[in-house]
Amino acid sequence: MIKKLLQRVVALMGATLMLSIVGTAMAAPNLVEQRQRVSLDGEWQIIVDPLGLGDSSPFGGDIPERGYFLNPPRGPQNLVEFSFDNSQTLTVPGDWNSQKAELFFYDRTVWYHRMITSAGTGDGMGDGTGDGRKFLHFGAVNYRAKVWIDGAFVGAHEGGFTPFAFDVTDALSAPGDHSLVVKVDNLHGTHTIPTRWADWLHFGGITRSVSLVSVPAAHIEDFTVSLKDHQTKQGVIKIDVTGVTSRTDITVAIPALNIQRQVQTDSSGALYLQLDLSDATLWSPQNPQLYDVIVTLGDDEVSDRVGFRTVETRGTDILLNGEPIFLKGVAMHEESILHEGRSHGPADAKAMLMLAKELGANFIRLAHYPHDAATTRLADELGLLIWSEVPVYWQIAFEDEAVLAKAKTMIGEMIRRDANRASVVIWSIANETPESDERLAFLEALADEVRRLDNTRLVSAALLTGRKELEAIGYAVVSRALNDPQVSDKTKQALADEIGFFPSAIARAAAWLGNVGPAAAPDMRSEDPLGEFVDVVAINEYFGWYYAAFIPLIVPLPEADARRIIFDMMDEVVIGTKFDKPLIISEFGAGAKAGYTDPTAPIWSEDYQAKVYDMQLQMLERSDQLAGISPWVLRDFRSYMRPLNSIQDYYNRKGLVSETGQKKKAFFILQQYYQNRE
Ligand code: GCB
Repeated sequence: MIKKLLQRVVALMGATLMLSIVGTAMAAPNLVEQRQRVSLDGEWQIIVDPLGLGDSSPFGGDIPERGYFLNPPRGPQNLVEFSFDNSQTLTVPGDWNSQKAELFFYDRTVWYHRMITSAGTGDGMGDGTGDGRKFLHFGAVNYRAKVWIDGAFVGAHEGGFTPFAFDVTDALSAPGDHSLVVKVDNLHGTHTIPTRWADWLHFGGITRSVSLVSVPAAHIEDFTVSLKDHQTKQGVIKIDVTGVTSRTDITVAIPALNIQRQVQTDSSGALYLQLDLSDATLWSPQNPQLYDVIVTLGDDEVSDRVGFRTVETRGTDILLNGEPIFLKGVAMHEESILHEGRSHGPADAKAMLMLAKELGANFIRLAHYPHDAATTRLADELGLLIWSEVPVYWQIAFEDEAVLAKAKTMIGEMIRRDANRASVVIWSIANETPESDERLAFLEALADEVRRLDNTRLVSAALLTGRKELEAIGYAVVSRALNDPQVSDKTKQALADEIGFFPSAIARAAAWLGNVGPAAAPDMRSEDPLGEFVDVVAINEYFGWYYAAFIPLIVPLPEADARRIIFDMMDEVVIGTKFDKPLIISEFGAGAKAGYTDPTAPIWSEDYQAKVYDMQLQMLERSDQLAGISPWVLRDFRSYMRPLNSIQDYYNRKGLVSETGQKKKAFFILQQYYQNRE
């Protein structure tokens, strides 16, 4: 009886919740760092809620505005089983996994709370005057966020690495203190992006800064500047204005270039202005020249520091300002050598980008999700080219329209935030997605979406070593093993028996390879059909690391033999793509524990990793399509996939430096290579 009653109450409350959903992310002002804002960073009170009961009930349905965790206790006769008072705290921005040892493996719900003080209605400009609007802006929350002010639902967001904001003008209209509650749910599943299975740690929490942004009612929502042609130096600025109801002046100024343009508008929407940038010095890694671009609409003024450059492809070249450029890169996760956990802000960005500079890099692959805005801003200043990626990683629910919609939202939010960053030259739509018809349709749609939103940059995706390539490697290794004096007769016999027993796989590979003699190296030209839809084909390959470990799973060849044979074979392998496009080797690498050295180069030693780098760099030079590389990876990074005691301890050890910045031998091999490479 009581249970039934409760169910009814909860169901009714659930219906209220549905009606109360408001707030959209995209109408909010962009370029928030350039605006008047109040930081909400600092210590937030928290409640850890592993069962997710704060806004739901074990009897089903949702608990709405007056949910379990949302309102403070009202009096001594109220039964209360939670309180933010005297609760633990977490620092925002920051993940919870690295802040509290007991939360290292925690991936569910944490409730965050803090107070906001408002001067009340009319406080749009933060000074109690005017009729402006206030937006609550989050740099990123991993993975789902639900937000309430004074117990009233404000909005929700899914996706752990991109910014979002809600209009909270009305919620904060009363002067005084308001309670802000954010439910952060970090549980990933089969229909999230990424899914639960990823080779990095899903650091949960409010991982980037939170602020309250104030704008006048009529304001510049966004502006995007781009150089259309590096020869004529003609550019264009797109300005989105909102809240405009009467004739209003818009001014565009680039003082260093003596540019001052004025137009008038009497309505909201997008305006385009051609810009003659003939006097500008083009942005490049050698000379990362930036200009202040200032846009004014009535009382609202927004400025951004912008570089002007073009990026395009011609055949197998990537051209920056019309000139071929080789991308001397490195991949990195968003973890810095300054501390544990997800990194954020200018200090972390500086530590990592300066390390990349020291390596001699001019290019960074920001894997596997959009990194903090401070990173791409600093890359602009330092002249580093950037690959920015959405976390469409490995197998995701490609067949699901709702998942495609989520991926498009992430792409939209990523592009919007960084549209003015000269450093960003490549938008990557995926990493290592296994081939299927559904995957191809999904990624083709994402490539279209990128081009619809931004046709001034290149589209790429990091491809998985295909089945054909793996079969080819297997075939080449086995055929070499059968003729190798160091392979035992017993093994050769076992291999011969196996081939006799499973002729089809070998025959398939042989047919594909054509008539290649027994000691041939595999032809590693990727045929992944996604190559057609990207501007730059990027391939992840692990010669010298994983491939040797796969072979014994298929044929009876000891891993040590396979490893030695593959190293020999690397002298002949040529990697490419069947498409006439530039090729980036977006990953290669090997694991090494910093400080473990041994001249016999056993696995996990710095020497082994250095040897892989040495052989890889020689091998890759043979590709005539190669336009760049971004070896895996700059710093060791956290991953639940890597538990090996005393070596990994939940770090992926393929870093060129350890988590504290200790350089491994391979760092210097790559540095040397970049010094000598044009
Ligand atoms: C890959 C993935 C990357 C992994 C890496 C590894 O191919 O793209 O996310 O961390 O290999 O270390 O296995």
